[in-house]
Amino acid sequence: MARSQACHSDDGSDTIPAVMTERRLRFERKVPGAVRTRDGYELCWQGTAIMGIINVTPDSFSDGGLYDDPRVALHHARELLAAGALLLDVGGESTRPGAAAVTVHEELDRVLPVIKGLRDDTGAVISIDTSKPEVAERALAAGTHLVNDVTGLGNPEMLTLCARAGAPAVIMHMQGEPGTMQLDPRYRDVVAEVRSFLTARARAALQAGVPDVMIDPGIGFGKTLAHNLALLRSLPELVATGYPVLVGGSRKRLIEALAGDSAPAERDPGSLALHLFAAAKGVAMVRAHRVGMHRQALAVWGALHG
Ligand code: HH2
Repeated sequence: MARSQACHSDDGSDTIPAVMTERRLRFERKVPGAVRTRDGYELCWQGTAIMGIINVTPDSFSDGGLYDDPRVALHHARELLAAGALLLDVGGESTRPGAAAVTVHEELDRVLPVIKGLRDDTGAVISIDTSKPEVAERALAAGTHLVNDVTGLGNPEMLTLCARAGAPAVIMHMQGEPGTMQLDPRYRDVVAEVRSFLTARARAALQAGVPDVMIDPGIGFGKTLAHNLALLRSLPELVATGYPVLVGGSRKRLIEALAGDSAPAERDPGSLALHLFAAAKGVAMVRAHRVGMHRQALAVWGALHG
């Protein structure tokens, strides 16, 4: 199972099982748990790590209103860290289909107290889940280490500021925008289109000086059930690009579509099944609401495969 650990040298083998694969994410500034290298810091883990979700929002699709008080969000964050999250993804704007946009000011009011609290008393690796450059910039200045952008760094300012801050980015694919993305998503070849979008954006980010990237097919973001399934089944094609892959299937609507009626908070067994499937395909990280449950399942699954 994934834990931050000292980086080992790569032995060049391409036959290592997914659970044993060494992962590294490069930062240009100091990050809790990262090791110093010649030109920065590397956060290292083995297999599939867990990004814990902290939604400081009143309207997130599965836990809106539960953690919109910063003190409650911080308490929840500590629990996720103790449960085994490698990093915490703090978001102040819901991206669920049809979600209302929030202003920069509102988003900052939500996320900054949580980021500052995490920075001051937990030593967590912190990710900001935003597509607004103004929010990313202030979050980075307040101690965030990584930017998770569901628009795949669509705004060029995001590139510049990640590069300037020496912070890696998660580049996610979304067709359309949250307000309308689920109305009629269409692709000629969803797997090829998502892969070429992600690799082009990843290359552009690295060329612009962003120290490292992870790529994410964006489950549920402008995709039908058939699109989501095609992307999940072809995860090895994304893994083969060489960029670390992140998958976020936690509590998403495809679980209801596959397994029957369920409120989002009742979809954790389906989330776990989806994420174990993704781990077996070689993804480096899963984004999850229930971290302890994922840590336990990945540890048992990893031991059986290792
Ligand atoms: N999914 C959500 C938000 N951010 N980021 C990445 N990289 N990948 C994802 O799949 C992803 C994401 C949506 O989930 P959640 O944060 O729980 O809900 P909401 O957007 O309603 O706050």
